[in-house]
Amino acid sequence: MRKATGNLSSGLIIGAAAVFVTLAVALALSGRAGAATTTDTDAALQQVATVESHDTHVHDFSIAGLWPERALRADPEDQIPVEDLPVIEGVLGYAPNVAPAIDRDYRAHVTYELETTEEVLELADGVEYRFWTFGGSVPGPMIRVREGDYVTFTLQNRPDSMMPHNIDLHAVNGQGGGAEATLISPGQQATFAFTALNPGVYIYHCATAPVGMHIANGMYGLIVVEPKEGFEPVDKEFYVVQGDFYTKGDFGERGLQEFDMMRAVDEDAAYVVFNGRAGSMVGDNALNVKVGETVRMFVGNGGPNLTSSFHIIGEIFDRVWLEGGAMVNRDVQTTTIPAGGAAVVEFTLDAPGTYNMVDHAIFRAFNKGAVGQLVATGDHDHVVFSDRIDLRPYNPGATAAGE
Ligand SMILES: [Cu+2]
Repeated sequence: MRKATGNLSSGLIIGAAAVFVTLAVALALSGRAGAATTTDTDAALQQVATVESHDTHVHDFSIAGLWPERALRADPEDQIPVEDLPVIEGVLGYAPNVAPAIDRDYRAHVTYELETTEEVLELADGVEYRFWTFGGSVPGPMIRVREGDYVTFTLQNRPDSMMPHNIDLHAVNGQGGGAEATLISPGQQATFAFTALNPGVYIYHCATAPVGMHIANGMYGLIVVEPKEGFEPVDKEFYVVQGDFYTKGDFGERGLQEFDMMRAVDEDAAYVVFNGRAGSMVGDNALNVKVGETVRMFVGNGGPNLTSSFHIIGEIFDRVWLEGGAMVNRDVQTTTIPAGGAAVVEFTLDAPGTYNMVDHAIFRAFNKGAVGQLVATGDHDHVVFSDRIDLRPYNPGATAAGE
């Protein structure tokens, strides 16, 4: 069985150490002492920073102290043998649709099958590209499990494929994230299993050499590991993954475009797109919401090269789950999503209109395809946003001459 603290990654330990040092410095500077006792993570951190001197408890800067609600996999349900778990067939979600939210409060043995394909699809209007895919789509379909689930994963490589493929799921604690276990030639399938130890939102991708080429051809998607307590319900959820593409022809050059390895090495993307295609969520394909609805967007970045400056023009993210992890930021304009990373953004559109979501490295949006649209319908609150109130000529030179 897993030990209470046996599965902490070095990154988490380093992160905890950084938090410890930061808090220790803050407390030393303020000359105060106290303890965070709240059960809310954000509140705990804020309380430590502004702690009152009347509390004389010793600080608990351990992981359990900072994340007191996390049982660190010592829950009774985590001790149930795998053979006694109910077996559930996993459901996939094809972008921009999510896989269905987890509606159970118990651990399960979830099975997933995913097929790799190589097929010509549209990269932009009139532009075709031979994509390599998971599940016949770019991004690959969303996988969704619950923290603690035992997942049996089968990867299938179509017999008509030319290339071997595999999968590295960033949600996996184990060598290669499953890459070695799932490496398969055309006409083979391979199965491995893992326990979803860490809740969060994770990229998965093909990790077959040359890895960059497999990713650049579209082999990535998201696996969501919902925390045991689940996500708060929202009105709408969407699934968006950014990726950069490297074609011999420049942006918009029509016809079947070939992959350009040197361009990829130089990180000179011809296309930067959401959900595998310029215009995948524009016009008739825009995402539709109502004013006032709560929206959660799982946003990944397959890369292979470029970091996303993810932004919705005219909207502020109420909450961002930084890097798809446990830390929540609030009131965010633009969030960084690294290649091979993800974030969860939550927001409510407060005024009707068409909102462009972009990579705010803005030439990518206007010249390389990194733009999608949300259309919000509903009532205007003119105090929140007035629209144009006045328009008239402005000519300061004429005014000065007339005086
Ligand atoms: Cu591959």
